[in-house]
Amino acid sequence: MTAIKKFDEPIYVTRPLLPPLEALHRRLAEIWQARWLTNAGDQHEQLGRAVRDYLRVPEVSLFNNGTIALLAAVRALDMHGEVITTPFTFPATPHAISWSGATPVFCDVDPQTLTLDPAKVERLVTARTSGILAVHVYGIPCDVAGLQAVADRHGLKLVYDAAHAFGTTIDGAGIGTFGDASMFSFHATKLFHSAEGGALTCGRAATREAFDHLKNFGILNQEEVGEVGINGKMNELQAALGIEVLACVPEELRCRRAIVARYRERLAGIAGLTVIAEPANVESSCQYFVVRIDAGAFGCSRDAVFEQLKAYNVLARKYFHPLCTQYACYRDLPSAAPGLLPVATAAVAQVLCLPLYGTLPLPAVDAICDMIRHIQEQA
Ligand code: T4K
Repeated sequence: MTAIKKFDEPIYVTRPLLPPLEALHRRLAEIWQARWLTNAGDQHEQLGRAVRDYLRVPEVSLFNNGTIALLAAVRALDMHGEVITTPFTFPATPHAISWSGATPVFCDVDPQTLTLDPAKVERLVTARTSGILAVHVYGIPCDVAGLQAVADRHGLKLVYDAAHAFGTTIDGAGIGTFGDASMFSFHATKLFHSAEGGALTCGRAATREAFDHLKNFGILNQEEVGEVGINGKMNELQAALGIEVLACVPEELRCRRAIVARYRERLAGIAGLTVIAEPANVESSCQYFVVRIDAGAFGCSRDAVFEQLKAYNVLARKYFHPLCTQYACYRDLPSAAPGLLPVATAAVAQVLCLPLYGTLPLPAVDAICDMIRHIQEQA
């Protein structure tokens, strides 16, 4: 074993993809020329078409961020009363339900995919349930057929939080084609981003029009406001950045795939460490590289690995620890009791997202893997 040397600079869990500055300058010049800064300008329309094609979805509505997009989906699809969701996610998911006046009902996840378990979802359906808000966590697809069957049997709306799943396909079908709608986040930390931004995708033009109205205050025309909307519009600067970032995504993906392959090769055979991966029929978004550390078999806990990597200047993240059910605002809900969520509770103590972004050099990946082996040896 070679001596372990700490990185001189922090290695973050991710870094944003930055397009060539000159390309962005050219787009900014177009915006200056048009003097059109927001409200469905030309850059916005171009990005909308490009995202629709990339995601292989029929309809796209762009938003100023993913959280507002999710709120708009919950509102437009009239999800009220109780909405069944996962505790193994970012706070934005249950918050979108709560902000709409509905109650999140937390459901346990599948031990392999860490996404909602359809059989457990079905057991939580009551007369008050109006929908399911499922998350393709880390870009790993939910059991879309199983969830759709539950939704159909009980007449529920089905919305996906696909914040991590930009470009993911299942048997070639865009992940945004499932359910009634899907939300994508274009935050700076995502594979594809517009600094802040997001989108809703859906199959029906009428649903997309409902999203478009809601994100523009509910305005129908200069004389009429049809409903209580919000300002969820993506502006021209965000859209211009997004267009140039999207052009760089194929190369970013190529680099990320090489990094993922290297991690897999170098971490293979470590007792107590498993890599979370998509099934063979799924094209990955390469959003996160996630390992699970079984403390007993590995020799020390995930938290110990996290702390020791931090001492080496590797800033891995424990996404999504703690579970949303452990937040002060949700922990008193009946569905938040840890005893009802054994799979999620066990998994959240094991997961660790290692650095993954296109400009991460392969020798740095090797060094991180050496660190993990060293941590185990010292344990
Ligand atoms: N649903 C799910 C399942 C989500 O994961 C998210 C967002 C949403 C909904 C909501 O979508 P948005 O409304 O955000 O569009 C980050 C992101 O802020 C958040 O968008 C994302 N999920 C979440 C998983 O990650 P933090 O609090 O971990 O971000 P932060 O600031 O600690 O950044 C992480 C690392 O990224 C930093 O250590 C360094 C690097 N970084 C970050 C930024 C912002 C950079 O290198 N440059 C940057 O500009 O939440």
